[in-house]
Amino acid sequence: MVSKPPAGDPVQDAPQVTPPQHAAAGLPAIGHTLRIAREQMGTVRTARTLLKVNQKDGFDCPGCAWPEGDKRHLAEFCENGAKAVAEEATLRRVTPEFFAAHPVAELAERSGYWLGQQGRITEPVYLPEGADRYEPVTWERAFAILAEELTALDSPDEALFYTSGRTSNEAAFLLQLFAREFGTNNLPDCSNMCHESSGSALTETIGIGKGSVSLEDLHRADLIIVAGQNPGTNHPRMLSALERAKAAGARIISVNPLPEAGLERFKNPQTPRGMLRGAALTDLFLQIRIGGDQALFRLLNKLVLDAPGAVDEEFVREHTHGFEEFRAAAAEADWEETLAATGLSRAEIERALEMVLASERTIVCWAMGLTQHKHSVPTIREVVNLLLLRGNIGRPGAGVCPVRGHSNVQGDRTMGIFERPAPAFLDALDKEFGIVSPRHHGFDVVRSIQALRDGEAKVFFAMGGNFVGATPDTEVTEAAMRRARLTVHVSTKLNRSHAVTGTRALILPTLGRTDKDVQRSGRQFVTVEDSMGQVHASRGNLPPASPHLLSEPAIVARMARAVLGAGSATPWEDFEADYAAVRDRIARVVPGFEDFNARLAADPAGFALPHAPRDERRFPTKTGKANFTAAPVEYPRVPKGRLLLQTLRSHDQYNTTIYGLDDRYRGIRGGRRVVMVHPEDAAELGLADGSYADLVSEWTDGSERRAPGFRVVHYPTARGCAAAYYPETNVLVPLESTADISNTPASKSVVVRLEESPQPSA
Ligand SMILES: Nc1nc2c(c(=O)[nH]1)N[C@H]1C(S)=C(S)[C@@H](COP(=O)(O)OP(=O)(O)OC[C@H]3O[C@@H](n4cnc5c(=O)[nH]c(N)nc54)[C@H](O)[C@@H]3O)O[C@H]1N2
Ligand SMILES: Nc1nc2c(c(=O)[nH]1)N[C@H]1C(S)=C(S)[C@@H](COP(=O)(O)OP(=O)(O)OC[C@H]3O[C@@H](n4cnc5c(=O)[nH]c(N)nc54)[C@H](O)[C@@H]3O)O[C@H]1N2
Ligand SMILES: [Mo]
Repeated sequence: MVSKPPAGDPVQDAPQVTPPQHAAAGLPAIGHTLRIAREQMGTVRTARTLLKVNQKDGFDCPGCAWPEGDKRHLAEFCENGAKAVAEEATLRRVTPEFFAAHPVAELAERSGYWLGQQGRITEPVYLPEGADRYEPVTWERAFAILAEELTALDSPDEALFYTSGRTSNEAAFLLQLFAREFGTNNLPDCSNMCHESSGSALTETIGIGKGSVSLEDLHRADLIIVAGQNPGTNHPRMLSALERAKAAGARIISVNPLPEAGLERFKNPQTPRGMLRGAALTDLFLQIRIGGDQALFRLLNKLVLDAPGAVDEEFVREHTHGFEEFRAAAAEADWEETLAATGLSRAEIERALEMVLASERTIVCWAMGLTQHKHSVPTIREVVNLLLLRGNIGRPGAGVCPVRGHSNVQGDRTMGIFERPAPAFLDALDKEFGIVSPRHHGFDVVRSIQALRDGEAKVFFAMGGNFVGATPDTEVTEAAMRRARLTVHVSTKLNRSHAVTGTRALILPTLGRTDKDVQRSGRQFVTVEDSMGQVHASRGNLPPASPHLLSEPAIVARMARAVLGAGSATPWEDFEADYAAVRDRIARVVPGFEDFNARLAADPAGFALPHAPRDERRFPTKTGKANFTAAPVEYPRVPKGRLLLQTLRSHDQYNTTIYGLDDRYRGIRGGRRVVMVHPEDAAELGLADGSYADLVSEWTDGSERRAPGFRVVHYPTARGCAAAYYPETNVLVPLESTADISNTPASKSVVVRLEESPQPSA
């Protein structure tokens, strides 16, 4: 039985709290998955869909970017992947009648959860100037409106083309080609809020902004450090890899302010034994203070330098640059300061050092816990320093492993979705298409919001995602978006960004990963790149959610024809008709994709992109070597009576898509407005468990931002720290609070005070 979407809203947010769990997955996960899947899809469709996830002839899971192993299980998915699939393959529908019944002002009052639960959008709709609700529009008219606004701009740089990381390689390649042919590099993307700090740090130090390990490497490592990542919820299939590594003798250190259930113990749902007993994963848990990682890694580096014979001298001599300067900086590392910055004990750090020294093959994995701080780029560089010292890059079983978020966020960047493209990339593009790409840099996400706010940008186009829901400083961002002349969203489902519009707005509904895509030349597939640089095909198998949907490549191709007209020599119609024609061009423009179509035909499981440091210990940096770096150590200083808040994901959400109101592993159910605080900090602040508080963020310019009515949960987080869910807390993150160099919003370090408030009435 498919259940109806929730009728009332606001959904009552009444959190129930029980102690956090110490193991992830297992039987409860399977029950939970099947319940959510059946509610959205019914029983037959559930079976038909879930069996095709991540199979060689099926579609790529629209969840995370974790790679698929070579031996695929019949059901190669995880609980949260299944939820992502159910969310897209749902039988619920948002029709023109829905838009006629719900004015935009009403949609703006609804929660993101309610909006998402309404189902798949079935037809293009248009909000004319001054109208109070969206009305049906033909595709022809929609593209004519886009052309009207884009061609009326004073400069192409007044347009913004945002991408969220579910977009296929083919659609991404076409979108960046269109933007550049139109004349702008304004290609902000979700990566700007995500792993941009990793890309910045890695490009400078090893010469390529991507991770250097394969799944096979993880299985062979001696030591895996998982820092600032919650794989039990966000990359559940990674737990199988950690389990396998452990079985082969690896040790695991987890560095996190929170004890995350998945890292403690994993009950593998793919094996009968695992389901019942599970495996302990973490050997050493370093419960670090938020933002203390650079200090931790700097001290570890000093201790490695001091340990006799610990440095891989030959590697350092042959392959690196900047060692002496780095050694001098590391010598300054100070125990007392490190203990203050990290909140760890001397014994814990000494234990970590022993494990580092005992390991010949070390991998460091990380995600948003390292990338969303003011000093994220130097923090990740410090991680690289540790690996370089012991020769742990370009050797089997060792390397850097930034674990990506969206399933094709890495591929979109490879395809040229980047506001600061390399000149060599633009040269190749120009040569292939006979165009002249602009060479000046475009706007990233934060800069795009500022441009809208200041009237420098007037048209906003989004290929997926939920821009106003995912970005910081919600009030500032929403006011900025309302200043646009035209806002356009290519979407599968409703979200907040459809309710916060420019003067005119369009919603262009599109096929998702699970939908069958048939074009003039026949059935199509698309390609994606996973977190480890493996490219493979994805082929949807469900009848599309409505006959009126266009695919993402078709939407870009038709937009390009409407906007560029006869002035464009690019064969947009051919690209829409046959995606193989797009891949032939990718093969000629993007290094590593030579013979793209032929290689996919030979093996649908795909191929690995070249990675010079991993494959040949070659480092294409400015110095031609791997670079040691020596930035000053930074960590957040929090005034008395204040806490450092991180904004993170619950178990029942995918970014701004809310699947449900539970965070099972953390013992929180039935509500999302919770703030997790250490019991002793709470006692000092006079906040009982179960009391309510407003979160008030304090920014350096004296401004304050408020998120009202959070239930206080006494929780074993690191001292001085707090945690609450995104996107409810985005309103607290100042637009100007970003990481140095990468400009990523510092969503994991927000200084807040908690003001006791009455329990909100339901
Ligand atoms: N089911 C599901 N899967 C997802 C997503 C989803 O929302 N739902 N989102 C996808 C996306 S786009 C991304 S980017 C990834 C995100 O994957 P994660 O990065 O795992 O996501 P977060 O929930 O932001 O968790 C951040 C983790 O870092 C820790 N942390 C916070 N601050 C610090 C710090 O200063 N130091 C250290 N060492 N740790 C810290 C937090 O306690 C938490 O465990 O997941 C992807 N996969
Ligand atoms: N405070 C705070 N803010 C954060 C973060 C944080 O940790 N804390 N994390 C940041 C991170 S890591 C990221 S990646 C961003 C995420 O930012 P986004 O990628 O912009 O946000 P999502 O919530 O993933 O986008 C969901 C929407 O995508 C659309 N969609 C889904 N599938 C498809 C598809 O196949 N095609 C198209 N065209 N549309 C589709 C649906 O309409 C859905 O509502 O948020 C960032 N914001
Ligand atoms: Mo992300």
